[in-house]
Amino acid sequence: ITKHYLATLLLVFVATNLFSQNPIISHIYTADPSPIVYNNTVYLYTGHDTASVDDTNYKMPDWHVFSSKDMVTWKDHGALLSPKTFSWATGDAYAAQCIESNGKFYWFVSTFHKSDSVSKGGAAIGVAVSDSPTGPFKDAIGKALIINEMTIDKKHAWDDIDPTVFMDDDGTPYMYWGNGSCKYVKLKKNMIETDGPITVINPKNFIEGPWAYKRNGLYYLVYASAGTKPEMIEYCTSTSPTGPWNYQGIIQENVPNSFTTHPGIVDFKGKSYFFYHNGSLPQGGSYRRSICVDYMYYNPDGTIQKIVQTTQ
Ligand code: FUB
Repeated sequence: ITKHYLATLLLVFVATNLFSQNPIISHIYTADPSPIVYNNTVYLYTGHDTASVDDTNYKMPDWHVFSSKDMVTWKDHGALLSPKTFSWATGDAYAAQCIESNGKFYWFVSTFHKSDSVSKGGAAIGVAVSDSPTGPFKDAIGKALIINEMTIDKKHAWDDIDPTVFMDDDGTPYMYWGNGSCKYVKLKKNMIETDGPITVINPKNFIEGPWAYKRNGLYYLVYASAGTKPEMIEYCTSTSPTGPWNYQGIIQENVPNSFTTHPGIVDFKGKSYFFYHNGSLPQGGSYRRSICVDYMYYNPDGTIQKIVQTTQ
């Protein structure tokens, strides 16, 4: 009886500690979380850090998909997309976001363009499509959706990273992205073409990693800030998807052991969740990051309370 009791205790301990603590993914290093809710399930799209402990840059070969029905146990569906899927792309799999539209799943990714007759290289945004949240995904347009303006203004080769897309109530999709400055463009309802000009906006302290969404009639632009020192998460709100954006403050301070952090926000079964990454796994760091999740809370006026980072 004692043996059985101890074995049960051990099982409960292992289950609790394997599945219910931050980081929520611990068998590989993951970054740049992008959650959606579909069919009572949270699907989590992530980057994948494979740099060695001594590396001083990213090594991000592919994007993974995870799912959970209870926010406690997470199933790894594997590396379902990589820059190799895009014939025009080369290099790392930077931040991405997948959203559903009319029963199809559009995975907007930031990666890098080959130097060819179309582009001189630099960051670029592509879009993959699938009939299922877990693939198979293929290049939706056979070319980049956004090509780096380095070809035009010879500036910043990697400012076109980190796409976030949200669908307004009238079915119009908007995409925001950027590093250094934030840009947005309206997309056509087919999700794979831009509709009108690209506009540059400057939310206070914006660096990268925007996450755009609408809640109770208010538009939110949440993003990584700072840049010359470890990133924090700050945000603006607006009554329109095109701004003006009113700065609301910091919602997440620095994270342990990682220069970057990256927001991903979702409501599921009546609770709001804030996904981010840090470097807290053993041998983790800025290029070996891990995705975490904590509750987030709104005030009655729609402002967001500071995120309390937990290890639970
Ligand atoms: O993961 C690579 C880059 O680091 C992302 O694109 C940024 O948002 C930052 O997290």
